[in-house]
Amino acid sequence: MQLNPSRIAHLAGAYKVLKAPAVDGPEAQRDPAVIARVSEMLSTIERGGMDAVLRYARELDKWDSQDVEIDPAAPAGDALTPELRAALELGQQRTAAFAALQREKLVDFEAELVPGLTVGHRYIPIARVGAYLPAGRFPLLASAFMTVNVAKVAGVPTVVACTPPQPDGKPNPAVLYAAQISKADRIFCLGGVQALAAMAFGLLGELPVDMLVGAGNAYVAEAKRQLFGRVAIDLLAGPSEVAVIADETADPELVAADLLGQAEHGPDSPAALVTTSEELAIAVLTEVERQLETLATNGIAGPAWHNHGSVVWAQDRATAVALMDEFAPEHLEVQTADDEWYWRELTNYGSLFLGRASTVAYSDKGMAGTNHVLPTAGGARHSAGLSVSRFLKPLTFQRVASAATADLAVAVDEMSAYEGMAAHRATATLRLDRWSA
Ligand code: HSO
Ligand code: ZN
Repeated sequence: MQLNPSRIAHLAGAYKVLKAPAVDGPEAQRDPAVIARVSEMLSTIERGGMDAVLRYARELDKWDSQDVEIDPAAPAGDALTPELRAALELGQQRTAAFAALQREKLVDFEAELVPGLTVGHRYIPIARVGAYLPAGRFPLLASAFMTVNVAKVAGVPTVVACTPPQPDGKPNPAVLYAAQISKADRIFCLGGVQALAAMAFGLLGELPVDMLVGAGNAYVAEAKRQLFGRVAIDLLAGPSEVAVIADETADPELVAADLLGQAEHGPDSPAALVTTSEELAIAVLTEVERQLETLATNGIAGPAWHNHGSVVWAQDRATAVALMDEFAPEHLEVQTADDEWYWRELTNYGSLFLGRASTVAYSDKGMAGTNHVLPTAGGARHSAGLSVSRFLKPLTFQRVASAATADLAVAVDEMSAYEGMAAHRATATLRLDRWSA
């Protein structure tokens, strides 16, 4: 998430970079060693099947049992406090409710395009989805809400979920509970590349999945990239990002907290502030340093902010919008005197958070209902995040009455003749013979 000077040359003089990232973004870096290792693992598993999967699970995750499936009746919630269970249940309900509202807006239709020709589309869910639920540095408990849960709301008949064993050899109980209440059909304790391969190659007692979703480390992302085509994927998420547009009315303490809120994800997580107030910029820069002093995760958020943080002053709100659309951040907060104006003007973001009472973590944990699987590294210029629509295929159909033959076939005859496609032409001319007398 960096500004490319050549792409914003037209804004020269209208903005000033007050803090630039010290290090180039991780966007372009794909480690050749990771690519090679993942490719080798995928082909070993494709040849060796479940034996190879278990070999990797033992070698990489210290897995020591034959069976990777988790008993669906296992009461994972018992290990959790009632308060955490309640929070998870709320997140599941909110994300399901929002996905259900979005589903309602996806309507099947059919219409008569010309007399005798009826066309339309029907939304059909993907048959089988595999969700990866990471449990690395932070076990992101809401992952299952965003993937498993939303797929089930879309009507996907089979959703399998994989989550890696922790150092104690067991799955994280809260991740497991989140998967259970998200109504995963089957849950496996399996991590990394071997989990994705097992789902994609159909090694878990299910047919191969048609789509893989969910975030993970660099190996998981690379495995999804290499399996793409064979299966659909949600997106290839890079380090989590946050950006804030703020004016002189914003509260520097809240802005600073929200920048650090996502910088905590990893030392390469970018965060950016675009502001029309130089005074606010200075206040936020000071406030970030103050908050870092006592932040328990300052070992991550500090380097993230210092190496990948940006602060840019814009001369007016139109410039702020142009700069932000160029950043195209994963998460974008707006804290200004007229947030609605920004809502109308902004076009590139994964998810938008309007008003100072709003913050990214509300969505991250599922409470806002919106999905947290969002495009990073500028992907918001061309793509939206995961949502119920991604699990549904708008499949088109056409119904033709013989009376519409002349309308359709004459032009097809003409075009096919020009193209030299004799067999295509015959499909039209045969019908002309039959029905256009
Ligand atoms: N910000 C991450 C999701 C997350 N963060 C969950 C914390 N918990 C990607 O949008
Ligand atoms: Zn987050």
